[in-house]
Amino acid sequence: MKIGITCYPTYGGSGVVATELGIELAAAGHQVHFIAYSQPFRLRGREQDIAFHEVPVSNYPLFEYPPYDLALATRMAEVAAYYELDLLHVHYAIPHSISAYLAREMLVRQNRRLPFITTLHGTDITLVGLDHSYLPITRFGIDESDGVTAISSYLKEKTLQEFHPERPVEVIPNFVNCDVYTPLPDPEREAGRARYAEPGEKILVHLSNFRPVKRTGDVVRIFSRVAGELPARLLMIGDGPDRSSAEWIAHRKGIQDRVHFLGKQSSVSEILPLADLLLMPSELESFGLAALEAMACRVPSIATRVGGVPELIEDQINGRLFPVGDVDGMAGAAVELLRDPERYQAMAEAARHTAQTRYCASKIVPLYERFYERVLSGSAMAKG
Ligand code: GMT
Repeated sequence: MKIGITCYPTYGGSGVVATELGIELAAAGHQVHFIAYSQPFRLRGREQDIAFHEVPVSNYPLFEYPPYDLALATRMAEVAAYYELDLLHVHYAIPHSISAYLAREMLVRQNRRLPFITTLHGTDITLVGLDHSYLPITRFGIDESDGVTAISSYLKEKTLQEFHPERPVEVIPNFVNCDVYTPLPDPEREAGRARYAEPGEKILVHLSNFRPVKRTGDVVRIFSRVAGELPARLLMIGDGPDRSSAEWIAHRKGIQDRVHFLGKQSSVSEILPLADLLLMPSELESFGLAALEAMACRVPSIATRVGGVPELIEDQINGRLFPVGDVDGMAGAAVELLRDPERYQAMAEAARHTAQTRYCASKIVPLYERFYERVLSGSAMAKG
């Protein structure tokens, strides 16, 4: 198939999923074309056989807000016509589904068919879509899509409850390439850990876009309590609006030398396996991709029982779950686990097992391929 993919190319879970999907689809022999305002960050160095088409956005003085959605629709229609795309797959409803709708309608005039699929990732429904000004257009984008998927059962239910869409929503969960995200052999792991920690120190990690929903302040507070009990370091991967307040909390607590802010990293698969635990105390996660990537590397998570997270993490089996804001509970659980090697090993093994048996790319990507075929054949996608 010839597939166009649009996503937010900068840092964020939906862009990561879209990029990893494009890489897997290309490896399976499909022709993949990314259409976005910049090259998706995880594509760098892995772009073999994948085309990238930048969306140029002109900025005339008249435009206080450059019309990216229109520039994107134009580029989608051009790329679809020049490369004879079979379909478009857009990640994150707003504005991508609306641009895809415009591109599809533009192509009708050239007697070309360009069905599009929208994958909902979370904040497009839970935050953006429920902002009153965006709600009607998000619903329109969903209903006009030729196929709609959501990355967890939680998100599907939330979409049905809040939007009452006419279009059926199919759950295709997020995935991880278990060969890329994999535990490191001991000597390599020890050498990697030595870059951040002294021998005998535990390593905790957090990976996000540092938006308020991630509660990065809680990450530092949890770590501060853990570091009070045992020798440990915290790796903070990513960047975003709450980074400076997280840094401030680390300084205020006097643990700044133990907290390493690594900024945005394009190869997190090289860092995650160095850690002992991942902290994900988010206010909300429709899925929690960072936890899945860590689990594939045999790193269990201490997380919050929110959104789609309990579909991925089973408390006491492959990780730990707590109410939002329960800093003491999460810190206590981390210390308990790190002091109990037998229990820790069992949980780390269970985490990897969950990733391998339920969320491996080899299991999930074929679900997308079958979904594409169904959309192309026009079956099973009828509006309700
Ligand atoms: O979490 C974010 O702020 C980014 C957002 C995105 O769309 O880029 O993430 C959402 O999609 C990820 C990939 O499907 C999910 O793993 C995250 O749970 C989801 N975030 C939220 O629901 C807050």
